[in-house]
Amino acid sequence: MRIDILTLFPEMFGGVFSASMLGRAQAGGLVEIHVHNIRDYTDNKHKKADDYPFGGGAGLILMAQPIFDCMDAVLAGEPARRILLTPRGRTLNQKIAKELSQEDRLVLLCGHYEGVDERVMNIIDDEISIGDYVLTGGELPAMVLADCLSRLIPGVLGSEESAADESFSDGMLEYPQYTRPASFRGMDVPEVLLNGHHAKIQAWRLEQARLKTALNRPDLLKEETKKGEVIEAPDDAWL
Ligand code: 4G0
Repeated sequence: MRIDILTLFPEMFGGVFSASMLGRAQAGGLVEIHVHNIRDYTDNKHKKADDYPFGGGAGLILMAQPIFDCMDAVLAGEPARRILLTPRGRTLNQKIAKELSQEDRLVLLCGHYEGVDERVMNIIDDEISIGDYVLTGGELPAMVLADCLSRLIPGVLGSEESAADESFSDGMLEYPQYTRPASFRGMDVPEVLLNGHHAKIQAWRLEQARLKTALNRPDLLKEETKKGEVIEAPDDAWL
């Protein structure tokens, strides 16, 4: 997958994309990320990329011209799914991430200030939000989306393994995990995990996943599951 990012703050992306799993995915040649400065495409001598809203109101609006020209240059006539990161988008979840991870090419447009000139919507295919809150720009959401997609791309280290593991807990939150030592500062790893009895470990993990989910995300559980009998994921399970 190739991901192009259009932003007024390209310097924000350096560290995140070289370190971490995204770095490894890129090194492995399975993900290719290119960051572009929208300001390089302004056609005025002051390199101004934003302006006041027609009709009045607070804040600045990202201008259409540099975005259109940046998009044209980056696409170079090739097709791509063009995504605007905005609090007005549909909220990112694992289902949307899996869908987007199938794409060959994405362009992520990072909005800023109070938003972007509405005419930009003519060159946008999809609006994505990472949650119901407002940030100063779409850069962090673009990093979140790129990270989320990269770990789902077939061949990226561990992608098949984690996909298989996610289906185990089946729409519930993850069960508790431990690593060595078996005793740390008086806190002991649950006995069941140490004795190697596979079926008992499975049953314990399922119970723990249900407890954690009931406590933190009761909305993920079916009514029957809350009452404690049926262990089944809802139809719109997110894992
Ligand atoms: C476009 C995304 C971009 C429009 C971007 C703001 C939060 C998210 C921005 C606006 C963002 C998110 C209309 C305020 C930049 N904040 N939740 N800020 N408006 O994904």
